[in-house]
Amino acid sequence: MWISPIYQSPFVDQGYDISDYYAIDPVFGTMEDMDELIAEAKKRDMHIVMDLVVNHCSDQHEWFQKAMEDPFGEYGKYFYIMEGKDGLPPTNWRSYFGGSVWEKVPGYDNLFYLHMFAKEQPDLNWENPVVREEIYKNIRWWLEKGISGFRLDAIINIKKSLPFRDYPVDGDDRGDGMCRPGIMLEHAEGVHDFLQEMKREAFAPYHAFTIGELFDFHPEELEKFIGDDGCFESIFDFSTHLIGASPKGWYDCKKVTAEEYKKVVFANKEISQEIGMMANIIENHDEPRGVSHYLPEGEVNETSKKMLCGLMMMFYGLPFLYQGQEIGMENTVFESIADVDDINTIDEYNNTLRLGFGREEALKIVSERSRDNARTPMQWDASENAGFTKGTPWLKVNPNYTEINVAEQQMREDSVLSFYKEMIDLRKNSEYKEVIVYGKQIPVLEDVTNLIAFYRKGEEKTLLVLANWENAEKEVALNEEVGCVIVNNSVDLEMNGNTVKMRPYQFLVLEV
Ligand code: TEU
Repeated sequence: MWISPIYQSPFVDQGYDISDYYAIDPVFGTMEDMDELIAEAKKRDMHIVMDLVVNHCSDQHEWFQKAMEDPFGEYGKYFYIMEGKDGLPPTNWRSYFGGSVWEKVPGYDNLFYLHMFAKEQPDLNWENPVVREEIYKNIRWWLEKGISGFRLDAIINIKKSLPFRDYPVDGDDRGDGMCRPGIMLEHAEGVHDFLQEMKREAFAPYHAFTIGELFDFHPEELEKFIGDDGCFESIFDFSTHLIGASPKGWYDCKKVTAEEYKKVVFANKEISQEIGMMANIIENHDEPRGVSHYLPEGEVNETSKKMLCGLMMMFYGLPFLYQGQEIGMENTVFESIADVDDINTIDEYNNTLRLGFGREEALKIVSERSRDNARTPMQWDASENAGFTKGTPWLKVNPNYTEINVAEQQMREDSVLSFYKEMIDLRKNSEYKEVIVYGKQIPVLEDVTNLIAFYRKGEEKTLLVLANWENAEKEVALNEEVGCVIVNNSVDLEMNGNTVKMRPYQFLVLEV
């Protein structure tokens, strides 16, 4: 069970700005609550993975407060503090959330600190061994408490390319004279030295589970991340999330198509499964809801939602489910930008306005991609605020909670929730576990448009997975006779010899 940050935070970036790594924020409870959670999880043989946010801390953290009081003192060395160019920022890098990565140190005209994310998230200086030891100390403290591991936030960012310099301005439309932050990271070398040290000093003695969140790495480095001697157990597979992305901004992003999805997934698995296990996701707290994002408008229904679930569960890899995904929660409706809390969305909204789009259009554009789509309260039942709270939630509940909620789906055998349970059950079933967890993923029938088909070949069993990713029937001629049907999200299977008639969004797992 991965818990997004619940540490003490001013919540500028929903807890990814930590002001005390040793405290639970009161909005979530107390340290006693946390201890109880750890103990109760242990009793159930469940494992807790916490978020490790150590590329940056909050500007409210004691270290940063002290650094601002005396930028040339001991704590100044905890951060990247640099002279500017006659009052202008030292380099031309754009932060992930818009604007320069440099912010002036209060009281100084030509002194700046670095923040790859928001200005309230100053980057920690990993080159300073004292900082690294502080971080390892904190990791050990949590592992001593009994958590089982960490999800490592934005971890590629910890290694900067030094000395800092300008990079060519992006050829995009943001018109701010800056370059994207990832360019500097592409030039940085040696992140693995930090990561191996962290593994040795903090994770390995506790056999901790680690999963890295990283973008902008070179594919040939995969072995160093998840190979036998890699720094992590696993990293998230974001390949399909990058489909259609544009450096210009969200207004320029393209919709995902089944064909592209297939191409990207097959290419990634071909390489990655030889090295280690990447983690399969449909969505997370940084993405819109997967069912709204991947499926064409008007075709989002329980059958197509189950198809997406089936695929992520049957691809080679370690599946991670994000809260609400198991009931097929969808993107929400923002009536105005005031309904949005996320800084990333607000930046994209302003960028869109700057380019001349009207307010309504800008809202529509960001509504499709906003991280807040996935951050609305969990939909437990049809009562007020979806049964999540009697207070005021931080974001409005998705108005569809009366139809899409846990209570309703628990009562139905054919619900999305029941399908998720079925798929999880299958992965744990002693008969199929070996082939589903370890079996190689081998593409088949690749030329059939909008069909995603592959084998999973294990030591003893071979499974054939078929997904008809479109709102139309299709006859698929198989290369072999099939045995039993293990999973089917639609009406009974109709076979004519070796030809199977697939229904819209039908998903099948067959034994061959
Ligand atoms: O995200 C890292 C990251 O690179 C994000 O900027 C990502 O590209 C973006 O959210 C996609 O829309 C991690 C956390 O998951 C995110 O919630 C934090 O905001 C960020 O780090 C800073 O800690």
